[in-house]
Amino acid sequence: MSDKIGPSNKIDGGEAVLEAFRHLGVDYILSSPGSEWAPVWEALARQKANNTAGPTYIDCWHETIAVGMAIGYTLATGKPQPVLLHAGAGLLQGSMAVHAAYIAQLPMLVMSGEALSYGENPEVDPGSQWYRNLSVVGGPDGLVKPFTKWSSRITSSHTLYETIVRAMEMSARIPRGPVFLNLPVELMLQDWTPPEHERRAPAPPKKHTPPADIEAVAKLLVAAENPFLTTETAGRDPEAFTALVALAEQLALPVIESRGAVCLNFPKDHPLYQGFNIGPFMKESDLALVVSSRAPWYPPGNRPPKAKVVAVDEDPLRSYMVYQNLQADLYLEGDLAASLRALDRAVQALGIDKAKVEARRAKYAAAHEKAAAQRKAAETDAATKPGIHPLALCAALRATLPADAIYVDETITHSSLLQEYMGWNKPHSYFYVQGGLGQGLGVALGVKLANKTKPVALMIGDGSLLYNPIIQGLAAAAQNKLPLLIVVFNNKKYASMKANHLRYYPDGIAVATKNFHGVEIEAPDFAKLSIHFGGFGKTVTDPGDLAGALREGLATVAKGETAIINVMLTQ
Ligand SMILES: Cc1ncc(C[n+]2csc(CCOP(=O)(O)OP(=O)(O)O)c2C)c(N)n1
Ligand SMILES: [Mg+2]
Repeated sequence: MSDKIGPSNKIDGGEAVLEAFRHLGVDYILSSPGSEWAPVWEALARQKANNTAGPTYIDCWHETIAVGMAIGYTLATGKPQPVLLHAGAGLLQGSMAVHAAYIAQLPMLVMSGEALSYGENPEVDPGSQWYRNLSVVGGPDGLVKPFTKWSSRITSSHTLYETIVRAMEMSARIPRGPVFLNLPVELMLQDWTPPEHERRAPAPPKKHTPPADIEAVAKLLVAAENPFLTTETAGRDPEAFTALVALAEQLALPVIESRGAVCLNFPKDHPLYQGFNIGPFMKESDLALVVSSRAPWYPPGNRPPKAKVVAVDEDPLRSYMVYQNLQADLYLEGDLAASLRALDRAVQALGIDKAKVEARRAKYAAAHEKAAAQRKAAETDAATKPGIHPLALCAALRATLPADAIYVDETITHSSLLQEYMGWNKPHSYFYVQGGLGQGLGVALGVKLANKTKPVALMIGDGSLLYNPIIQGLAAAAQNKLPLLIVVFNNKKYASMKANHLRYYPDGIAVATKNFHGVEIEAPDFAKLSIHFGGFGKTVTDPGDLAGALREGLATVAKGETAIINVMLTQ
């Protein structure tokens, strides 16, 4: 705890907030300012003056950047961070990203204030803004209830510290998710007595799947003739990624990623990796191992007809989903890496039919090679087309960016190409931005905050970029020395909107009269945005210039500045 110094240094609720963060071991406080946070700013000034170890505070000019940075940092490290927003207004501004954290099942503590006394207490004046503008009937905690794991309020200075600690501990429990606390400014202004016993919050305990359940599924795996494994988010945890590879290898299980994959789940160059098309596996399979997947197939009821479906997950029935139809016949519910390792051991103990498994391995290795040859042919074909085809951009990225680069993806129609063609192999090398558009910059900055020595590339659609707080994101990059390589996949349109229009009205009047709405984008030159913050910007229209522009961008990032490579694509 910070020692007392200076004239106005009573220990108050602001110190309690910071002390809780210190005891929780958080690295950063992400914030977009609001007047209720003056007590925390006082405590931060005291922390600095007294040279006390504690979290670093990062001010953002927009709530989506603050929450997005917390998302990116937690995706990359697994460690939840607190986010301080302003009253109901700032919370509403940041709430799209809070919802995104909820559906991504990411732990996070979001807080914003509310007043209690509205100027009627002669001893404390919270400021007239709370009376006139800021109050929300029912409190800001009501605003985010539907998309937080737990949303509540702090009721006294006596319960302030423990409520924060408990809230953060709760957010990190399965199912993980953001929690919200409404913290009235008056409580932070009151004196606070630190707890007598200083407690460092321990990591949440892992819950394990019962051994009998593991044993039963191991028997099914050994006996199966045509098993397959599908996953969507196993790679979130690098330990689960490694365990998944080992299990797949032992049994020669073909691995198919879900179309909704949001991270890298399996090495793309592995012979057992079978891409994204689950179709060929559905009809004849006798066992489907659905590993950390909210939606393994679509339409949801379209289960593999002859297969037993085993869901392996920490939280298979994702309560954040309005509808789900996993069709599971069995569940292995517990820490994912531990379940996969236990399955691997149980299979080993039972013993496998070597001839059967090796035949399977050869079959899927051949299929893997065939798919690789098809991708190569598609790339060669794309290179002969005029202009820059998206596959030419994938090839240039692959050839130019170093092996340790991390990719954050806020593209839409190009995302499936990136996931198929980039050839990523290491866990945590790829993160897809979940939820509404506009978070890519914040998430990429958070990933960079956690990986300062590695290049972080934000791949982003032209339409998606326009949903971001662009100036505020570029400023956060410059001010916090978090340079990004921003690659704009610019097709001058919301291509996905047109695709959806065509799905509903393939022979409609919009097609006949070539009159589409919600499709064309006449954006300013994105490359010029960099002039405000230094760095480098280039618009590329010629495929021959791509590699050079990306290299120049990387050199700029290595110097500590952000580069924007605006790539004009043919589709
Ligand atoms: C906040 C928010 N508003 C609107 C949408 C609807 N939406 C989904 S994709 C998309 C277009 C994205 O355009 P772009 O990034 O250029 O990708 P493209 O469709 O061209 O591949 C829109 C508007 C959304 N997902 N989130
Ligand atoms: Mg576009």
